[in-house]
Amino acid sequence: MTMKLYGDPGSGSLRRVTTAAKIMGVELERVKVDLFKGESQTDEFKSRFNPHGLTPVLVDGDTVLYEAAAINLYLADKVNSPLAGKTKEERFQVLKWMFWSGEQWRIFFTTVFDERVGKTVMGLPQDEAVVAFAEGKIRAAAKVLDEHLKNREFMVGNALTLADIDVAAPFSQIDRSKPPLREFPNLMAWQDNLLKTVPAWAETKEEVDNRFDTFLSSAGVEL
Ligand SMILES: N[C@@H](CCC(=O)N[C@@H](CS)C(=O)NCC(=O)O)C(=O)O
Repeated sequence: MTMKLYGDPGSGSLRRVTTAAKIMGVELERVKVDLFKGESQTDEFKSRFNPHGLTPVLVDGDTVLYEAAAINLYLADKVNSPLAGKTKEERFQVLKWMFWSGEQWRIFFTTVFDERVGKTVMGLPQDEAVVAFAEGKIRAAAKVLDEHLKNREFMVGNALTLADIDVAAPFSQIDRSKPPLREFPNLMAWQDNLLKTVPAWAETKEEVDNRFDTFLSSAGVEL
C-alpha cells in the first residue's frame, strides 16, 4: 500500500519531506490539508493524525508519524538512503544538524513568519519586540552557519543530506517573511547552489511559491 503524506503545498515543513522523497525515489500519495482553511486544527485531524494540529503527517499502514525530521529519517531508513549520511560519523553529524535546526534555527523563522505573514493575512498588527527577539536569534545562529559553510557545498560531507534539507527549510519563505538571511554571503551561496544542483529542491520551491502567490492574490494581501 502506498504511504500517504498529509500537508499543504505551501508548507516549508511539507517541502522537507517532498524533497527528500523525490530524491530517494519514494512514492507517496499526497493528501492536501488546507492550512489556510484551518483543516489541521479540527478535532478529527488532531485525534487521527497529530494532537498539535500540525503537518506534515505520514501514514504507512498502522504507523502514523508527525515531525518532518522523523518522517525523513523513517523514509531514509526504509530505503537505506545515503541522505541520512554514508558513514556512522556522517550519520551523527547529520543528526546533530537536524536536532540543532529544530531547536536553534527553524523555530525563530516560524515566529517571524507568524508575525509578518500570518498576522498580515489576519489583519492584525505585528509585535515588533517579538520580531526583534527572533531576528536576533536568527542572526546569532546564521553567523555560525555562515562560518561553517565557508568553502563547503553541503552541511555534512561532500553530498546532500537531510541536514541540508532541514537547515535550508527557512529559505522556503524568505521572500514573504523576509528574515535577515541575505546578510550572510556563504549561507546565500550554499542556498543558491542547492537550488541549481538539486532539481527536487528547485521543484518544491516552485510548488510552495505558487501556492502562496495564488492564496495571497485571491485574499488581496500584499506583504
Ligand atoms: N516541527 C514541525 C513543524 C510543523 C509545522 O509547523 N507545520 C505547519 C506548516 S509549515 C502547520 O502545519 N501549521 C498548521 C497550523 O498552525 O494550523 C515539523 O517539523 O514537522
